[in-house]
Amino acid sequence: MTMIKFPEKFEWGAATASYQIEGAYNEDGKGESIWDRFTHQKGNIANNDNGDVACDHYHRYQQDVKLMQEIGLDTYRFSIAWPRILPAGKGKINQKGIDFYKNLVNKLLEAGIKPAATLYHWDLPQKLQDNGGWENRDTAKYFNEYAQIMYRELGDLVPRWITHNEPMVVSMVGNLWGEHAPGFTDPQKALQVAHNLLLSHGMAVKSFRESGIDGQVGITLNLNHVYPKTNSTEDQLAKDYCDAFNNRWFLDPVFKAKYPEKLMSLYQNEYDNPFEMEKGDLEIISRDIDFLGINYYSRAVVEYDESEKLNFKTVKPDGVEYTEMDWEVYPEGLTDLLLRLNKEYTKAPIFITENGAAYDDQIAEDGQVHDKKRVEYLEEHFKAAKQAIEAGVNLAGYYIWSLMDNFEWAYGYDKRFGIIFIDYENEQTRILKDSAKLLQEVIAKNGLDK
Ligand code: IFM
Repeated sequence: MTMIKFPEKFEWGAATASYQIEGAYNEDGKGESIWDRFTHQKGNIANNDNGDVACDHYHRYQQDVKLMQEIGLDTYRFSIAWPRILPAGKGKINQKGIDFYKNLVNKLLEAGIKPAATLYHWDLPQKLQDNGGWENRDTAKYFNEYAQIMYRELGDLVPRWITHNEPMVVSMVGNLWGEHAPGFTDPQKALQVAHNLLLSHGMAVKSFRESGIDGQVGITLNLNHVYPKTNSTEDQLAKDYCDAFNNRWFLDPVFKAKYPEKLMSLYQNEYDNPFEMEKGDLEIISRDIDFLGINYYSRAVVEYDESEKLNFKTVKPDGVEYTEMDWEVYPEGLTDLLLRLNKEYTKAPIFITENGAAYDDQIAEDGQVHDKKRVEYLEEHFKAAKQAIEAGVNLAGYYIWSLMDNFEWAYGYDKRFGIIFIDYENEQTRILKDSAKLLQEVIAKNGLDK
């Protein structure tokens, strides 16, 4: 059997996020986050689930690091809960919050695992939301202050920093579609939030450079490659709009210091001034980054529809596989996306900071979790990534989403993305699924069988 080999320095990892795994939502001085508030309001989340306890990682992190070591991870991507560090979002620092992340990072280093920290994976301090949250430009300033604290406290231990995770989801799902905290459905608010998030990213990149940390800073964008349903001119146009909305609205300001023009004029036709932007903002946003993080799960197929505000409608292809999230399994989209990024946006290293799938996993009679479909999903996506590398893409690493089953936002605990099964009902027992064993093998060989 022949082997597919990855480059020698390729890094294999797994990712999580604070609110999704930590629990301990009100312990050791942590402040309330917008997700604490949102989940505690009945009706927002499936089964009214919340992250109060989640995977109890706050208390079990040592055990979790051991499992990462058993799998053989080169690197682990986690996020820092801003309200653990600054309960009010600014001002007084909570030392116990800092200590938690320092202890975690030290355990990782002892285990030979490279820490990669995300500064914002959605848990904004509620006190800042009370003052307008990300719609308020001041929040970008406070984010930068929080970033500076983290660089100072952990900069000598953490070599890889991600400013934001998925600003598209934060702005649109939380402020346009209302499915995530803070739960608004206001298009202009969403555009302002998107802009201020990007602004805060640029500010935090500058602070990183000034801190002199010997490491890398970047941003993680959720990107899905868009395909037109047919080759018609209308469907091509629909593709362009969808791509501008999902992908280019974030890629273009970060890499090209501009917003996509066609979509911007569409917004300008609708609103006099779609959102506030100051002179110089785009220069701040487009400061050089050391790497791009991308989260890839599926593709989008669209058709033209004049009755839609942005002229496109998503369609669901027949006869193909879908995950439990109802997301199409489409590994070719990962290759296409990586090639496009390499061609149009950046030669800097790219990390897949999330890729994975939700399936309805069960503990089998032998006490194991045989997640065959996830194993297949991952194998196919590894191969797709390798194809992009062969075609010249500077892909430097691959983080699986997720290290463990966790709180999947609006879906609560109904969706399992982990390569480690969490038995929530049974003392939070952790079981390595077959997919974790696959990763173990892939890491050991730095490759997989063809
Ligand atoms: O669970 C999320 C994660 O927080 C952000 N990216 C997508 C994942 C799956 O929906």
